[in-house]
Amino acid sequence: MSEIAVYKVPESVAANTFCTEGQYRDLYKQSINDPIAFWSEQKNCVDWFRDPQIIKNTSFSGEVSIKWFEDGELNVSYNCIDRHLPSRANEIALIWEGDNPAESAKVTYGELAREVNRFANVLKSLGVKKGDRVTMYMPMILETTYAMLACARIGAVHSIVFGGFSPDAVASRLDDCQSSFIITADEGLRGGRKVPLKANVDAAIVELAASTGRSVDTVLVVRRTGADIAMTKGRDVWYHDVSQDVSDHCDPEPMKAEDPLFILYTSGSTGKPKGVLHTTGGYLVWVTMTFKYIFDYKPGEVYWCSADVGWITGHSYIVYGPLSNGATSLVFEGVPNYPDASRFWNVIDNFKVNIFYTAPTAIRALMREGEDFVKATDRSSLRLLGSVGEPINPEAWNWYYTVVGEGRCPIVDTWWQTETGGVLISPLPGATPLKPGSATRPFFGVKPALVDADGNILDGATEGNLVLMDSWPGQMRTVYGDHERFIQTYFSSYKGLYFTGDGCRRDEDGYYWITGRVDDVINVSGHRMGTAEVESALVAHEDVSEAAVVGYPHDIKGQGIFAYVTCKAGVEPTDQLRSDLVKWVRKEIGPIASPDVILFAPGLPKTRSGKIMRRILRKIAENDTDSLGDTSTLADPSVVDDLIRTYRVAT
Ligand code: 6R9
Repeated sequence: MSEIAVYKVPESVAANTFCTEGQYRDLYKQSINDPIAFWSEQKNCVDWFRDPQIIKNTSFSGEVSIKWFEDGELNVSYNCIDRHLPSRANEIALIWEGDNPAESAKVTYGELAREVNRFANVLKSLGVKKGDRVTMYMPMILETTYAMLACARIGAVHSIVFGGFSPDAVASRLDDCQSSFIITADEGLRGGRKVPLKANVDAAIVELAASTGRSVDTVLVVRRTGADIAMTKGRDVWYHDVSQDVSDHCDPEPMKAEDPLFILYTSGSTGKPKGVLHTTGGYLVWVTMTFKYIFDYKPGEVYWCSADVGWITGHSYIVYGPLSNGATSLVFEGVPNYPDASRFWNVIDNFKVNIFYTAPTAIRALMREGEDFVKATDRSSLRLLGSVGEPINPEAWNWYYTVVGEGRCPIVDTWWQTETGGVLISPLPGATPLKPGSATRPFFGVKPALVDADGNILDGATEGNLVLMDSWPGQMRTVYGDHERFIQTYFSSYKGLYFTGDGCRRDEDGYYWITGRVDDVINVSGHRMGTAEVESALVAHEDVSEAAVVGYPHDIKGQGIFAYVTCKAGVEPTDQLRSDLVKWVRKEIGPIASPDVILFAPGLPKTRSGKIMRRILRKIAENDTDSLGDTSTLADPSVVDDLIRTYRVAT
């Protein structure tokens, strides 16, 4: 094996950090040996209306119950806004960069306070109450952040649906959390193209009525593009109309630490997406603290996370983590390659961005465009880079480090999940020597372990399935409305341990190297997709009798979607059908679920008990048919030869 480069902490970084290597070791040790003492102190990174005395009350066994700071009271929007006002009212909270490079805006903490209070009063005036679920289907505009914080202010629970999802996906999420209030915009704008958000909401409401008989009471519409859209009387209202007369003041609702803050749907290996529930106190402590330490954020710096707010990364590290710290957070409406591949770097220059956090898929896509787009820009404001969403291959890491960061900026490769609320494994810039491709070491209070298939905990340098041995404050509390599914999904594989679904290697220095999902979840451009979801969309098509979906290595996306489809008897597998099926999946789930390859298969390899052997399908999709392994347990081994033949003809 080639020698792995290790990048020491630069002295200039170590000299100006919240946490040096020695401090990391001491604090980490305390956080594991005496979590109560550790969190009794660290909880003070947020302001409590009522200071909690009960710090940790968690169990990974039996019924699984996770409570942190349970007798405390606080409000998230108070922490993200009000507490900064005495000192920072005139400092910038949000910078907005539109899809069109000519459009941008800056919002001070004082202005943010006014906008959020007004939005909260609008929600109240439309009947939204504490505990109500508010579905949001929004573009990356400032009002999206206002709406999130407004929900938090009055104790409503937001459920954001990524703007790239289809009406069907909106409908099923509306139904799952029994939400009857939607916030959307007339249209979104991405890469110069319009996204018909309001029209999609209308279609979702029709779909919801058809499939469940349920209706939606209110659709609150923010004007973005000014498109001429249909408004249903008695149900749809324009934000600019209803906000005209509301007051600038709305008291923050005191919330119990374990009151829900938001639901966010994410894909798993089975069934439809799960409503991941995060609560108020532990989540806020976690994102506040991780943001401060991992980005080593200093007052006055400009921070930019290029994620969409429809994903957990946007929730935790565009909105809640940065604003709770009083940071300046940049909200970007556009895409990395519009108008051209210099966009990211131009935005960094225009706003003197100091900390930039993006995904490997974006880095790989820009890397392919060549260095000139980077070199045409200055980037001297940058001092720290971050990566999230999937393993970053060393080639992309090196390009990010040397070309984008000019060898000056440490990279924090942050491993975490929707379920974990915030980062669990990551370097700290002033404390951790870097190895390209490794998420390095656990954050405070995080106790990772590697287990074998039987759940035995493995010691030393080894490889296994990544589990967490104890709770951390940012952990999800349940699957909304289905606690049994929560237990089944995360705590039934290995008794008493939280199973992440990821495989992982630990090296001789105790560094963690995430190797990717070991379950039936695929990671396409950093977006999680359950193979079961794509399969069920495919079999819902009238010409399809059976489908099996696997991931395969893809240069830009990390993983691509490979679908094996068996047609119903009498259906001709044509190119037309293939493109119809791609369109169909886009409609059912959304563009991010479009299969990259559809292979028509006369039969799928199954065990005698009828289980599809995905291991074999993965190998064929990877074009690695020399090591198919044991096929003798198949009901009909000849199916495999047929598949390989079909694959060769097709490619
Ligand atoms: C934050 C987020 C979670 C899955 C996770 C893992 C993969 C995320 C990673 C990473 C290697 C990293 N993942 N960050 N793998 N290195 N730095 O992405 O949440 O959308 O729920 O995805 O993403 O496989 O299990 P989510």
